Order: sequence, then C-alpha cells, then structure tokens
Amino acid sequence: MREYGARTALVVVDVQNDFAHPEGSLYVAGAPQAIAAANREIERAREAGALVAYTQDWHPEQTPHFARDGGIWPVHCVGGSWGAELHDELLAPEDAPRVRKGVDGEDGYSGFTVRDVERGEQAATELEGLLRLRGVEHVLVAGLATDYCVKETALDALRLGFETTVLRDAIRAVDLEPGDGERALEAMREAGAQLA
Ligand code: VGL
Ligand code: ZN
Repeated sequence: MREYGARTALVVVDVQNDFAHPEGSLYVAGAPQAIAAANREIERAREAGALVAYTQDWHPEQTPHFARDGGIWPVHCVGGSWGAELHDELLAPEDAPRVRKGVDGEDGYSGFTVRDVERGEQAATELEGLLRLRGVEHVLVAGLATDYCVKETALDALRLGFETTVLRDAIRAVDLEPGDGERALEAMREAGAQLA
C-alpha cells in the first residue's frame, strides 16, 4: 500500500486530450483506464495533503518534434489548443500546479527538463523547484505515455535523487513498436524506480 504524505508528490504526466481523448491526434490506447487509476491516486494524495502536479506537453505550431517539420509525431498538444488541455475526466483542481514543457519551442519528453532545439542545451522546467520547495523526497508518476514522457520524467526524477515509484495501472504506452511500453518499464526499473 502506497502512503502519501507531505514529502510525497504525485506527478501526473500529460493527460491531455491529444493523448487521452479518442478524438485526440495521438490517442494512447487504454488512456481512459489510466485516467480512472490516476484519479484514485489523486484523491488519495489530496486527502493526505500531498502535492499533485500536472505536466502538459506544450508545442508551438512548428517544431522538429512534428513529422511535418522533420520529426516523428503527428501535430499534437499545440499550446492553447483543445488537444493541449487536460482531459475533462482527470481530477485536476484549479489550484494544483501545471508545468508546461516547451512553451518557448523547446523539445523533450521529461517533465523536469527541456532542450533548446537549436543549441541542444538542456534547461530545467519549474517542476523540480516546486518539489524541492515542499521538501518532497518521493515522487510517484502517473499518466501518458509510458514509453516517452512517463519514462523520461521518471528517469529524471531518479537522476535528481528522488525516490521514484511508477504507478503501473495509471500509465499507458504509445507502443510505436510492440513492446516499447514493457521495455520502458524495464529501463525505469533498472534505473532504480519502483514499479507499483
Ligand atoms: C509524448 C509523444 C510525443 C508523451 C509527447 O507525452 O509521452 N509522446 N510527445
Ligand atoms: Zn509532444
């Protein structure tokens, strides 16, 4: 049984319409089940007074992340669009922090870091600071997608020294190649994450 407390934070990764809604441009199979599981965790976290932080993939209209500009993805989560909004069924109180990745056109999958596409430099988002300010030591990760943003967020959390737990029921994979989700779980486990 997971215990939430003041030194625990639940990070809910990219549960946005483009990934989580069947009409989204990059719909992840099983997203509704991941939302249901994430909502149970969010309720428990809030009851215990634990921080719940939400990340959002937040792209400009043009970015080398998109296939039409040389990347691999259909256009998704363009900042300010319907696809970038958190899914309606996700419990997301107004007062909970939202961390938007890529607001200045940077690239990257982790909720903690973004990369300048021209210079290749990494920069931190505000997520780590939010957690440090609250004295968080243990990060639990839920959301989408297992093989991209969940994985990179969990690996960064470990790198930054947080005890890290990945909530298997509350995540789903894109699986561009069959098995990507399983391989991502293995990579997170090998790096030191607990799979719960
Ligand atoms: C993601 C693919 C492209 C994610 C973001 O949130 O996992 N996946 N952009
Ligand atoms: Zn993206």
